[in-house]
Amino acid sequence: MTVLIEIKVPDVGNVAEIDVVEVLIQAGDVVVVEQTLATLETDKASMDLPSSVSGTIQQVYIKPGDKVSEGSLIATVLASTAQVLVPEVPVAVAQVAVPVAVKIPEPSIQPVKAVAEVAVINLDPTSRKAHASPSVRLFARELGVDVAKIKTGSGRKARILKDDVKKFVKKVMAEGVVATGAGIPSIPAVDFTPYGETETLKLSKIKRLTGQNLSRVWLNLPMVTYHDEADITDLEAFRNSLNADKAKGEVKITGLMFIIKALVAAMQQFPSFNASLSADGESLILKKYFNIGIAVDTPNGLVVPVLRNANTKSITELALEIAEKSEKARLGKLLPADMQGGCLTISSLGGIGGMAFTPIVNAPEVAILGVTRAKMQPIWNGKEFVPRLMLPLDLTYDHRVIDGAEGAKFMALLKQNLSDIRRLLL
Ligand code: CAO
Repeated sequence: MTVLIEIKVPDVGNVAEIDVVEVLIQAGDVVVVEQTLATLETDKASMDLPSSVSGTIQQVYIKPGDKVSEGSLIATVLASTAQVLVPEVPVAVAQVAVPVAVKIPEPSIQPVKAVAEVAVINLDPTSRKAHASPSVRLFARELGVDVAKIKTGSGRKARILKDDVKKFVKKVMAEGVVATGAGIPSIPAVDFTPYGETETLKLSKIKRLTGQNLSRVWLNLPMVTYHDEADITDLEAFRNSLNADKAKGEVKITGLMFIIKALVAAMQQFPSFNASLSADGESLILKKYFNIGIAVDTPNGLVVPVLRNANTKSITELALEIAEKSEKARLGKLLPADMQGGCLTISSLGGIGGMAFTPIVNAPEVAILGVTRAKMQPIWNGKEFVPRLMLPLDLTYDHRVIDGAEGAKFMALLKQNLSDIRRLLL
């Protein structure tokens, strides 16, 4: 047998006008005991109105913006008599299809104290200032959303409603951003107009995707960058002699091709540099191929084409491939396959300048080699200072996979390989 139960505004302590802020039910909804039906607000407190029965909402009598007072009808709930757990309530006895109205004790409501309880759990103190009811805060918390991150709500006086929380989640999912990662407070929005004229430019898709990936890596990998210099005086002389033999229009050999060769030779000696951590972080996946990614600067942002099987290619073949792939990159013609399967990346700023920088690992790779501009320097050879061309190298590695000593040994070998490229024949 079913009964129709009226749910009314209980005594909230002599308050004449209570605002209906949010209504969370509509006719036909199935509700359970303690489920929030609506959020009410007086000028002192915000409170959730829970259902005292389980059943199906038959009619809702309030809407956001209404003013109610003690005894105002909120909704009627069609419940089975078995679900009305209040013995003193007179329950209709007739076998009726048409429900019978039954009076039951009014539900108790939790005053604003609940807001404080929510705030205590939240790590971000700014969330205490968010204008949202306890039920919305609870809903947000269940979804892992910090309500403080929702700038304004669509409710009255910019109150944050359930729909605003849902929209926020959708936005974050669509962007794939690590926006609330690790409970890190976000950088507050700033209005720059008081300081001068501004112009807003939309970021390119490459920039947005790169930004997301870099943020993800930055948050997930404990990275160390190790700096050193390689003496490339002899290498440079050899490179110049190679280029001098080239006909006009032929692709020039830069130091980068030798760096690739020297790097691959070092990776062959140190397999942990040619590896990735398994997704569960329990094992190391060692790669038996040597694909090197090259960071290329393009008008739309940074892209990383991959030179496959670099260990099998000659300096000239690498020069041709880099020329072709960097040209494709700058024209935006690289295919996804051109940028996949890398083992270790080189980011060379040598053509531009610099003394050192700290490149970010292109995960799931475990290391990246940064290169800046070679410079003639006076180097002490034990007897005298001699002019040597020194190439700055910056090796960033994932410290979960590579420890400091291994990183330093890898760099030492890389330097040797570059200083005396005959070693690459061994
Ligand atoms: N020291 C001194 N000179 C260097 C040098 C170095 N480390 N590296 C390059 N050069 C010289 C080259 O020899 C060349 O000189 P010439 O014009 O006299 O021949 C000139 O600088 C330009 O070189 P390049 O940059 O065109 O060629 P490359 O093979 O060194 O690099 C590429 C190719 C595609 C990596 C580069 O063009 C590029 O895009 N670099 C930017 C990468 C980037 O943005 N990294 C940052 C990523 S953020 O982590």
